[in-house]
Amino acid sequence: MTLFDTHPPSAPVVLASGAVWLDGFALPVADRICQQLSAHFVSRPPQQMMTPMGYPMSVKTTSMGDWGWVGTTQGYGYSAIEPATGLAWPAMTPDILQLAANAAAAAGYQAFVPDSCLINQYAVGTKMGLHQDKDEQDFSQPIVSVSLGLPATFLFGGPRRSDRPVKIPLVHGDVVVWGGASRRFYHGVATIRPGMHPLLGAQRINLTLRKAR
Ligand code: MD3
Ligand code: FE
Repeated sequence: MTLFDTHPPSAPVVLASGAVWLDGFALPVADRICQQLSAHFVSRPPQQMMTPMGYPMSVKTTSMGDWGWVGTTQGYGYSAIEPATGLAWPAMTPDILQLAANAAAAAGYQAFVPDSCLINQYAVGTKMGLHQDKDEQDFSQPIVSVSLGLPATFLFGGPRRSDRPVKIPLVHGDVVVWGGASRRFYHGVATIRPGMHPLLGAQRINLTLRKAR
């Protein structure tokens, strides 16, 4: 089942307890943020992180902020240093910080100040398997995600891996705030289908804004 594929929502949609879909919320600042991401990629190109099993992830990632999410064969977690360069991550841009705070507030979470912006770059044919986000310290903090570029089918499960995921069609400019009970739910991204986005070309970029520490 695909929710809302014929009638996209225009007001906040509650997907589950604490999870709020803000259709097109990032559109007013999307052009500027895409420019800022291109500039970031020059010095910090997205990299394939490793799984603990020793396989590279298909999605490429880079980060902004005090903490960047990294995957190595030693495990997953947050690091103040980018493994590939040995350098601290660049600061989040004011536009990205403001968007995250505004989206969280619109979903009912006041004064959200993320310290980590994970930037996931999906080429056509890549995906992210079902998982939980559990590398953060305070699960009472929401997560804000911003979709840019090619559309994606987001897979939103429940508190158990065996819970059958609902498919949510996320497009350029959509923002979802994941708080409350949904913060611990399994989720993933289905294989990105071929396409061409006018601003970003044949890719999807997702920003995941979190309070890591
Ligand atoms: C639902 N990224 O990096 S962001 C990840 O589109 C990740 O790149 C996906 O999952 C992406 O960990 C999804 C949306 C998201 C993030 C965290 C969640 C959804 C979530 C935590 C709990 C429930
Ligand atoms: Fe996740």
